[in-house]
Amino acid sequence: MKHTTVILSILILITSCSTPKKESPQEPLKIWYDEPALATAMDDPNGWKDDAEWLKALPLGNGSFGAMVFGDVNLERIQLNEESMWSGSPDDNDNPEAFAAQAKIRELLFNGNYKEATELTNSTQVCKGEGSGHGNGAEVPFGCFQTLGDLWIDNGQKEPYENYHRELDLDEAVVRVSYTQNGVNYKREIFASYPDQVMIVRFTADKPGQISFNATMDRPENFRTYSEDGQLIMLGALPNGKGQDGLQYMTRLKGVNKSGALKYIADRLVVENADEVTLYLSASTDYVLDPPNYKGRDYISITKASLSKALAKSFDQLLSDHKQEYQNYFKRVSFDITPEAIVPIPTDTRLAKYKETKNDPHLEELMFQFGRYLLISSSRPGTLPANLQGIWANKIQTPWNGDYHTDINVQMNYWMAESTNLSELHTPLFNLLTSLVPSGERTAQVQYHNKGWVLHPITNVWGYTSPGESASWGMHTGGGAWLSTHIAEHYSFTKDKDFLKAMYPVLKGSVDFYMDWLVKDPKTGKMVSGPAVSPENTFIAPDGRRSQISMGPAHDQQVIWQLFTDFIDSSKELGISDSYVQKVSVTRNSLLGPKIGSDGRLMEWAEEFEEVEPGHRHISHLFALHPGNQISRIETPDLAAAAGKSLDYRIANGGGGTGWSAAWLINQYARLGNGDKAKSSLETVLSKSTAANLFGLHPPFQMDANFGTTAGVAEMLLQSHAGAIELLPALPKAWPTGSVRGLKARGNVTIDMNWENGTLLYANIIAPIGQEITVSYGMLKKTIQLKESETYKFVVDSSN
Ligand code: FUC
Repeated sequence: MKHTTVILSILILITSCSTPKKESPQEPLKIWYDEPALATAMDDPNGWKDDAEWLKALPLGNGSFGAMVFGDVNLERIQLNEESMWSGSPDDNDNPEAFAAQAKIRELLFNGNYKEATELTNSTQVCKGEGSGHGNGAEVPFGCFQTLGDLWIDNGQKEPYENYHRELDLDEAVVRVSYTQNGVNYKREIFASYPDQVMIVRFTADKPGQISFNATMDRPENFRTYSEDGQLIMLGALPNGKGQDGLQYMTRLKGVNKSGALKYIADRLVVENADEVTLYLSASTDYVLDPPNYKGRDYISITKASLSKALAKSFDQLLSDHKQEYQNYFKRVSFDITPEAIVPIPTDTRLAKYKETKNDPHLEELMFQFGRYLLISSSRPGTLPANLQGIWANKIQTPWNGDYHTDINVQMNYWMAESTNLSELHTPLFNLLTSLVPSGERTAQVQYHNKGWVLHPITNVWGYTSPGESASWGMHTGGGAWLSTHIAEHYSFTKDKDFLKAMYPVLKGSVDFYMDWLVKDPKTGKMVSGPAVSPENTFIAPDGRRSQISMGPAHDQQVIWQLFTDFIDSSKELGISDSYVQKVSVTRNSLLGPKIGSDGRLMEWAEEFEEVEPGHRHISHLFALHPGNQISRIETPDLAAAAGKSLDYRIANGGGGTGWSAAWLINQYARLGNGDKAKSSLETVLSKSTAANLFGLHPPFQMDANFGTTAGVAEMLLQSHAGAIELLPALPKAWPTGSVRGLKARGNVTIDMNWENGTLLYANIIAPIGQEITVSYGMLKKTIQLKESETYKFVVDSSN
């Protein structure tokens, strides 16, 4: 924002109302098409190949159950997911040989002998066993997140149809399909209910007796479908990677008809000449996020009970309970950046046009809200966190096992949780983190003889914390620190002290590890991490060889700085001021800090190495700018400027090429206060890395781009990481007029804003806790005493 030349005066008014006025979004938030996704197209069995038709299907989810609705007319395909459908099993991949070589590797690195150090790291520090199976772990103990299978509904018709429409209504989390065939108007409504733990599919027609179909369920392997007690059941077991059965699962389907006939014949549900049919589907597995066995859920009774409970309710009741629960999350935020009425064109056409024009504010609004929809649909209190594909995967071998990558990806999934007012949905990440502590402690012990817990760049639902199978990417010990920073982030947004108290041991356990891990650089006396990688990037060592391993890469230094700072601040919040906290503080102050290179860029490694790929997708050395707060344009302007140069350089060299990378750039540029560059990275996401159904693409499909984009847009509109609450810190010229309701700032502060001609008109600010806050807009800064649950109106009056 360029407000420096305008002299503005601020009026702070205290209004009498106790809650901010919420306006509903002006336009219906719908992703819609005038063609079905083709259910007859076969999925490519190669997991790394995207399936074009699947990427046209529409996602539904209730946090643990997911579905992709194709909406095909004669053969409906609803591809099913359940969050814990993981092959594999708990496995110890820690390498007891690692510790003995560490001192030698460090010595070699400090002496500049990168070749030998890299070889020794590769031969001694990687996991034992098969690790992730090089991202193809479906048959090894690491396992893979897989499809639950498919529900097929075949109406046996071949006649032409017209008036076709299918939509995902983001306001209601309902997919609707409608068309006319043989003079009959047909409708389908589908939703995945959290309160009732079932998926509902209702078929209606405007003439009696017109609904006939065969419904079946299958999956590419390991399934049996049969009918029993008036239900269709699909069940099976996934391989545990050790030659035995692992996870057990079950899906139940029941149909209820109005007139006509409905029967179960072997592995089919058959409907004949009904007026209306409703299908109820429940699914579960025997998985429990509880180490070391991760087993014990009574999935058979659970699926049975969910069905009978749902069957006792009317369709209208099920739908209204679903809507109410979903909207409690979704409706908290509205976002509007154009006064223009929406032109009714299908979303795929709209996206194709955007690729040329880079101009469609409605599509940008939709993409922002879609990220919120996807998090609500794939992450609810008590579920597993959203994985690399959220909760949606259509094959047996999902790319990178659909796991939790901890060197950017799973963290990116949750950046938006706090800022876009979905704080409760962050909690699955903390449950996963807590569950990883026992195996992380074992890894810290076995690999490094250290206290505390550690994890490396990948984890799964079976407690995997060992390094990866190749040091070039797998020797990343910073994942634990990075994930642990989410604890303080959640606390600073919610001010929930009980949460902080409960998570403090996890935070401290991570600190314990790095306190043992850091070593003194003999040349500089600074504390450094290593042997370490800068996530997945490669440099050219002084001897001209390529290497990834060094001491004190900026990323590790920054995440450890952030972790220690969070620990010191959290201890203070909890009234803990013992000698250990002092010790951590001393160590933090002796960490090697961010350095600016001779070309003005922020250095990625402790020495000024040339990078092999200057446009590399990871920008891990800018962690301190975002999501961290060690660097900010207010507190450390020189470092912020250097970070800006690094970003520009990455982009000039082809950076931001994958979806998540471009999404991260939105956030980074927003932190630099550069709205136009942030917007340009948003354009990159939408025009290069977005599928027809608005799923993010690496490629292949990867959902972090969706979540990261939503976080980035929020970051453009509101920031609060550097003390003050900054209003419209990175508003692009392309969004001169707009409003946003319900964004969150740290301190549990909720903010609504309206702006016009690129200038803030007013902000309504409210918090459930009375507190002193500093609000800034451009060059203006004002300290405000917020009273408990009372709205403050912050008005910018530019008339004088
Ligand atoms: C990280 C990235 C890759 C990919 C993978 C799932 O390793 O470097 O690009 O996103 O995660």
